[in-house]
Amino acid sequence: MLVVVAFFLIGTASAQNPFITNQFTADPTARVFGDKVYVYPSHDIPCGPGRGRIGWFCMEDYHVFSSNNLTDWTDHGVIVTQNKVPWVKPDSYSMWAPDCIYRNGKYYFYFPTTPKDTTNVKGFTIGVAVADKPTGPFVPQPLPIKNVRGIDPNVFIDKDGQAYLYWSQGDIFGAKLKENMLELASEPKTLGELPTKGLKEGPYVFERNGTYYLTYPHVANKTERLEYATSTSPLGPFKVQGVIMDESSTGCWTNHHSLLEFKNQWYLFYHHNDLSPNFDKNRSVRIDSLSFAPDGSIRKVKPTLRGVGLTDAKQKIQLDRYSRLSASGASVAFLDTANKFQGWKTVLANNQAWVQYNGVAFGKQTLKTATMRVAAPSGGTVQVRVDGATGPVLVQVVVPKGDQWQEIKAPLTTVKPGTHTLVVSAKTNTPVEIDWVKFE
Ligand code: FUB
Repeated sequence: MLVVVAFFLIGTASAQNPFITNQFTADPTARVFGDKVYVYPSHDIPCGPGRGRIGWFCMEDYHVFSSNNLTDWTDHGVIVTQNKVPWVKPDSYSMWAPDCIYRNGKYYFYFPTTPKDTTNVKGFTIGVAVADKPTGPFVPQPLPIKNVRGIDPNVFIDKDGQAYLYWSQGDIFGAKLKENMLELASEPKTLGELPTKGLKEGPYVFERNGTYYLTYPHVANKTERLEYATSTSPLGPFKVQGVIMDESSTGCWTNHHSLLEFKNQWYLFYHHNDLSPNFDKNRSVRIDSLSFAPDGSIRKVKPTLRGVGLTDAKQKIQLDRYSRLSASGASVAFLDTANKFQGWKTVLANNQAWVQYNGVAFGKQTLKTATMRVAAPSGGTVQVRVDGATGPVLVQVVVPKGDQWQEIKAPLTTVKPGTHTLVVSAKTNTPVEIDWVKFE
């Protein structure tokens, strides 16, 4: 048991996208509770015999993750599971996109799934589990919320203290919640002039400077893109304003998101199928920065692999989560195609290839050595420059030929304290594969 607890407490993931890499995660709702960010995602697992429906989503439980810097994440383990909620069909594997909110000393976790009893409800309904802490233990309510059919619950509490529940069922619906956060206080209603063509789901509502924003994934073309609408009231009518994130160029059909302000910066949490490129029902959560124009409109977010935050120079820097890649010769591949959770490597195929990685924090200490995990079947040389392709050379790593991964140490020239951009390039015309680099 001690081993299990220790795993959850130290089970951190990295600063880049996706930011959880030891399991599949989707539909991230991020919340600030106290001085930390908590992410409540869905948890995709592979289907199998007797486990879910082949080719479809398979989701049996929820984990919660926390971070105080958005770069180091702790997995607090399972908080709600399908066979421990009295009203849930225990083999439905349909624990879809959740939300969690704080009110009057309690944390309310909302989750959509399939009930055992389908006399009154066909398909999904929404339940609540309540805890004293953001990481649980969460105690599920004995029955789902009355008068709600659908998926993707989202809760918003307005400045006057009125709470609202939003969800989707073809269209997007909203209703007031009672003070107890467990029952509706008004009839469900649709929210205004949202697009009538193409699926809309995954509502996320927030207020900023007196404007209510309803953000939602919408299939305007082939797959989901993130759009938003605004209103002067939490239940609308909302008017469509624009696109927050375009549909993915690599065809992940769903995208599901939340927006969060943390330490004066706004972020978009969303998902993509990074760890499962051939099956888009096994997804992974990502974060990128988001900003508002002076008129309150949301600027479009371009998805990145680099993600957010600084990377400590002393950590293993995964160059494959790059900021920029040369137009030719550089690529990213899985380290082990049989176990994609091992992550990626950067392949520099020739001496035109380079990879740029922004935001490496060298701090104030003097670092003297680089260690690079590399493989070069014919041998090769790699150079690391700081602050651009023509910046000073920080280190040159000579890789002896060999098929195995090698950890090679090399001395650094001096590097000024502070944050730097690394540009790593191949100096020989032979392929070199890089797993990571770190500085000591
Ligand atoms: O994760 C299952 C479903 O896919 C979610 O509930 C939707 O929002 C979509 O992301």
